[in-house]
Amino acid sequence: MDQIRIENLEIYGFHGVFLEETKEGQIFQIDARLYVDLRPAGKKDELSLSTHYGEVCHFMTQYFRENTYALIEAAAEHLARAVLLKFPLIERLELEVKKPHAPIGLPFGNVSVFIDRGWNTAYLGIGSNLGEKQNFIDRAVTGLKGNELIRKVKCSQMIETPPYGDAALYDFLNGVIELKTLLTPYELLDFLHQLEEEAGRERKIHWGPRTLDLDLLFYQDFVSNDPLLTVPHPDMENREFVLKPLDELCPWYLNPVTGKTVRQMLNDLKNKKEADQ
Ligand code: A4P
Ligand code: MG
Repeated sequence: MDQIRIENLEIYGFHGVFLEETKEGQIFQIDARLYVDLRPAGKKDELSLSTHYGEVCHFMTQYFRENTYALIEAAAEHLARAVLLKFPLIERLELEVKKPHAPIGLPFGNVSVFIDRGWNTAYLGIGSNLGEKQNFIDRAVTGLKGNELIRKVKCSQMIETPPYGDAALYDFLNGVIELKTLLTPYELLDFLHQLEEEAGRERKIHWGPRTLDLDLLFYQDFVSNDPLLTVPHPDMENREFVLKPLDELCPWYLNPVTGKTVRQMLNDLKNKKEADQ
């Protein structure tokens, strides 16, 4: 993707684990690569269609001076997040924070940390089969939209579906949500659990009736086999109530494990059902 590059932005800061560092301060240098689609601004020659690198430099300088961290790791982490939240056209950010005068007591050229952060696309399955189903779903969507680390929340249509599996007695209202997030997959899962709790979800029976169920279906091309978080969702290929709304939002999205698109998975499931009849 296109980039705006900033090199050796010098900022006097007070980050460090030693007292002299936080009292006296020292020079830091910052390199940043801002991943922005530059074509619209390039075609129209209009600054409002791009990200103003001057504003980014001033913002980083102010942030870096006003906030003090013991570690350059923390300075980089917080600075990256602040920049991504402040400048909406930056999709990804590579950031290097250099500390050329770090108190090491040996001759050295430079020491730095380098991080790569950005907005990641995730798809969630949402379902409810207890009480005011639509209301639980609407509140979850409002909760997602209210988190500053989540944006561009888009919902599929919600569909009534018969229960799949043993314990669920009542019909479900199901759908899929697309979003972009700065949260990691595990942080996102924690937030989904928080929303489920706020909806009064009780985990008494596996696959039992629930006010709100939020499953992480895809997170970019992240793959995990951990029982705490298995992504892509391992049973999605057998669930029409997942694949149908997913197909509405992203028919060509590739399952990073099987290499199949959502449309292919949906067609395979339909064919399998027909063959079984
Ligand atoms: N977990 C692992 N991977 C994930 C993931 N990708 N997303 C872990 C979310 N959670 C994941 O989930 C149990 C544990 O799975 C979590 O603690 C998490 O760490 P849970 O939501 O507490 O329990 P559950 O929902 O009862 O079990 P499970 O296996 O997640 O069931 P599903 O897959 O959610 O299916 N029929 C219709 N028509 N519509 C439905 O929505 N849903 C289910 C439940 C059954 N039948 C249904 C529907
Ligand atoms: Mg679940």
